Amino acid sequence: MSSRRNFIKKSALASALAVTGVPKIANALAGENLSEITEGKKPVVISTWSHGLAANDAAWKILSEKGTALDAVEKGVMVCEADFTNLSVGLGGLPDRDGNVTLDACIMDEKGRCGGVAFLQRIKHPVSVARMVMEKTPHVLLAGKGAQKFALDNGFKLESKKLSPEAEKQYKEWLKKSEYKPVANIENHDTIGMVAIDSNGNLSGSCTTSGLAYKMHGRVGDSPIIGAGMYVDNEVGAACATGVGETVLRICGSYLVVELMRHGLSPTEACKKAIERLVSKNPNYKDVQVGFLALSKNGEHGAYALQKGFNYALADSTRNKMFDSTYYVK
Ligand code: SD4
Repeated sequence: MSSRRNFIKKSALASALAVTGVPKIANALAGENLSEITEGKKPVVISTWSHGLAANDAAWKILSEKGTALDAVEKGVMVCEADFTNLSVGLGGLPDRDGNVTLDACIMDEKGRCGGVAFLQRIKHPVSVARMVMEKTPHVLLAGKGAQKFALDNGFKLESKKLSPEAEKQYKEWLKKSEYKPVANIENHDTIGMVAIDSNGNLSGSCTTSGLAYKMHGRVGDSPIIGAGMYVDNEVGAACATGVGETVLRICGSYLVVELMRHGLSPTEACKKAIERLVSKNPNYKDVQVGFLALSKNGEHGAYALQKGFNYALADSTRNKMFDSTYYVK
């Protein structure tokens, strides 16, 4: 896009934001050196952290055969859920402080249909249960025993409670001090969030996690909550989040990213503004990590994190590759 078009777009955005009562954002944009917005490729899929590479491979297989973004984001993250050595997604994840692995997941498609499961135990593929909540029930979110019963009633198998060998080892070590203190980038969690656009130009997203390690029993994070851990608006774009869920919940993070794109921000600009909002609402922001990923309706992608260290995988027709996100705390 030419810089003149960018300028016009940003001026229009600044006045739109000013009249809708958000002058602070408009002022923050003025004079900032924002990168050129380029048309993206379609299809494309992006996902959080390095386990995103394997997830993208599965998603890309579907997208490259003209499958739907919805199938791609489900099948993609299932790769991580099935990996028992993954300490932050699926049943191999680190447990809560009482030794239980409890899982959160959600999914959303281009029609605005969505489903989620929270505090789900002993089920291998929470994202597929979330999809079933979306497709087979009048509800959006099922939790705990009810979510598990729904899964079992629909053909999912009850898996063992046993922790993976590595999770058990780390949990035993943690029990020595039993101290709950997430530290940025070594918080023992790496949710997978994935957003994709298919060859028909439709967007979908998914998010699945075992949540923060050593959380209180019953704690639910941002990941199963539509608008917090992930959000899709097929007219605008899609976004997902990773990091300390409490901070993301406070700002409806993924919804905010999509709304900022609706007002004309590029995916990276939108993720950056959302991180700035998060900073303003979370005094503890220096101690934690959060990263947002976003994809626009025309296939541009972007990311922004609180701290150094957040990375993501992008797959399109030419590559499946890791990128480092830019970040706030310098
Ligand atoms: C949570 N957001 O449960 C998740 C954890 C996470 O990367 O994203 N880890 O708060």
